[in-house]
Amino acid sequence: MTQASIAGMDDLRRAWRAANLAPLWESPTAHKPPPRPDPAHLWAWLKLRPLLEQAMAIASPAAVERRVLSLVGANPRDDEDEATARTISAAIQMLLPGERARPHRHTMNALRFVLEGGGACTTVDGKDCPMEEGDLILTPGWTWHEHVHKGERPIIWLDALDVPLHLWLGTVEFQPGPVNDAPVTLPDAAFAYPNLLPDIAMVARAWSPVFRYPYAHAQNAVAGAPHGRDGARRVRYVNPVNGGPAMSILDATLMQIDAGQGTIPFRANTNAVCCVVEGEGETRCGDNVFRWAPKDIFSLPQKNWIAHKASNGPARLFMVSDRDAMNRLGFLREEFGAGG
Ligand code: GTQ
Ligand code: FE2
Repeated sequence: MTQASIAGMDDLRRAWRAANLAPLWESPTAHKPPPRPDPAHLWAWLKLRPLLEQAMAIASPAAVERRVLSLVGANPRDDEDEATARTISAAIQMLLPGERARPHRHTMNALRFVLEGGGACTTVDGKDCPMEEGDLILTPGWTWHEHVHKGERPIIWLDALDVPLHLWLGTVEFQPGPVNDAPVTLPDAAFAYPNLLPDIAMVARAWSPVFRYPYAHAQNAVAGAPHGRDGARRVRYVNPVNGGPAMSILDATLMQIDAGQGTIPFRANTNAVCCVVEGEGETRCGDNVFRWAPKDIFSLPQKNWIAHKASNGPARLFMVSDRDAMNRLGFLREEFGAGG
């Protein structure tokens, strides 16, 4: 090109930009996938626990609403990216005996998985959900929720929310309490017997009418669950009304790897956050290999080859993922094989 035509191109680019136009063939992102999957990260409970202690000392829910430390992923996209694994934000929340976190609601779906302690209660749309170790509590989008701790020692749980998707979609809404219009709910006890549901017309919702999944139930169910394609036993926390995911975006499962066994390597375009409930073992995710023990938390970012191994005894892992959302969008891709 001549000097004159190069200068002409600059003028042309300026004219396009001034007219809100951009040449796709010069776009750095067009049709180019990111070169490498995000790296996984493991938050080891032994390292985490003393740092939580300090949060309990300096922050109170009375002052900051929620005493929460976010688990920020290893490869943030920008200064505001606090996601744990692209579509999922996970965090640790703590309450001391006698403390409460005031009611509010937001469009973001959230789930809580209890790591340490008990004797707390999350009230969801007026329903009391006791919180004990290993229990899963749902606070689906736009349900009122507050946490009250009546136990004797601190309670610590894992929060997982679909915040990153809401930020992207522009659907973040928030409303502080007081609760003046809690909807009518059925007690969880109405769904407590296998294969029997209340025979009434239920409003079709994107979330389960059951908000609490006690660990004893999940533990017994997974111990008797069949081996899946990757070789692990797995149960899913479902909406009993339609058998679908417990909440629209956050799909939760409990996985059991039998003593001394490993899973077949697996790769998908889904993102997950995993929390060790019982047992010890090892996970390979892309180039990372993590040894883990109870209450360790790790991210499993999309497109990495993933394989888990249990050491001596069986291991049980709680997992929250965007798999069902990906599937409903028609985007789900997953493969099982030798890997990496
Ligand atoms: O417990 O209500 O980790 O609203 C982030 C936002 C927890 C909660 C989080 C929240 C909550
Ligand atoms: Fe909340």
